[in-house]
Order: sequence, then C-alpha cells, then structure tokens
Amino acid sequence: MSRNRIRRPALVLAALTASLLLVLGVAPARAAVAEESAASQSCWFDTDTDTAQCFADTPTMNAAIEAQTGGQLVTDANARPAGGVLMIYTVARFYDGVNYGPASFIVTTTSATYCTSSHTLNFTPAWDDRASSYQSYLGCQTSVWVGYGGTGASTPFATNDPIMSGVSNVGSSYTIT
Ligand SMILES: [Ca+2]
Repeated sequence: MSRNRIRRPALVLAALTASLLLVLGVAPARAAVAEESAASQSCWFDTDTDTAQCFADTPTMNAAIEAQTGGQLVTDANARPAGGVLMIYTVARFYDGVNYGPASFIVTTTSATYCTSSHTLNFTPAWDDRASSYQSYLGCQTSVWVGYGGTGASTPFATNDPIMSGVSNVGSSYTIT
C-alpha cells in the first residue's frame, strides 16, 4: 500500500508533464501546418451527401467533382441532361478574394429546386472566416453571417456580392434561399 501512495504522485506528475508538453509544443506545431495547407485550398460542399472535400485549387476541385459524381458541373438552372448525364448544379460559390477569385468554396446539389426552401449551413473549418465575395446560381440568393448557424451581422441577401462589406474574412455561416 505504501508503494502505491508513493507512485501515484509520480504518475500524476508524469501525466501533467506530458500534457504540458503537448500543449506547449506538439499541438501548436500541428495546428500551424494544417492552417498553412488549408490557406490555398478550394473546397466543395455536396448538399446531397452533406460532406465536404478540399483540393489544391479550383480547377482541380471542379475536375474532381465531375470525376467523383460522373456528372456535369453546371451553373445554369435550365441545363438539361444530355444523353443521361447527371447535372451537378452550382448553388453558390464563395471566393477567398474580393471580386470572385481565386480560391473558392463551392456548394452543389443535384436538385434543380434546391432554392425553393432556405438552407443555413456553417462553413467547413478551412473556410471559416475566409470568404470575401460570392456568386449564387439556380435562382438562389445568398447571405453570409458572422456567427455560426445564421447569427450575428450578415450581408444582405443577394445573387452576387463582390466585397461582402463588413463580413469579408469573418463569415462563419451562410444562408442560401
Ligand atoms: Ca478572404
């Protein structure tokens, strides 16, 4: 029994030391690497599967969307499948820069009537506090919010917004309707 009493403080100290090292050293280094690699990424949110994927750049992403779905990525609500090709509609595209470029966050659907109802979604981590302009398609209008879940200050609902005044680089969620 006396041995256990002696060992326990030593184990606690070891655990505390390990936690401290993790906090001071390992964790911040990993976070910094992840943030740097995410900074150039373009990301795709698929509303059909509620999943997000990120790619090196927008052309790579657009090609991957078509390769993975076997469909054709379009922005035109009137697009009609040719030869049975699945239409992957662009609902909205957010851009890292003002005036629509270059890295982007694309939201897609296979439903031509997606914007007959309102959808509020949070940006995925790589795009939190990052969007600086956006374009909407499929007859949709978009607003970007400073808070998660459509809260706080926001841009007015608009088809396109080239500067996102007051919300640029601080947007955490968006509503598409
Ligand atoms: Ca930005």
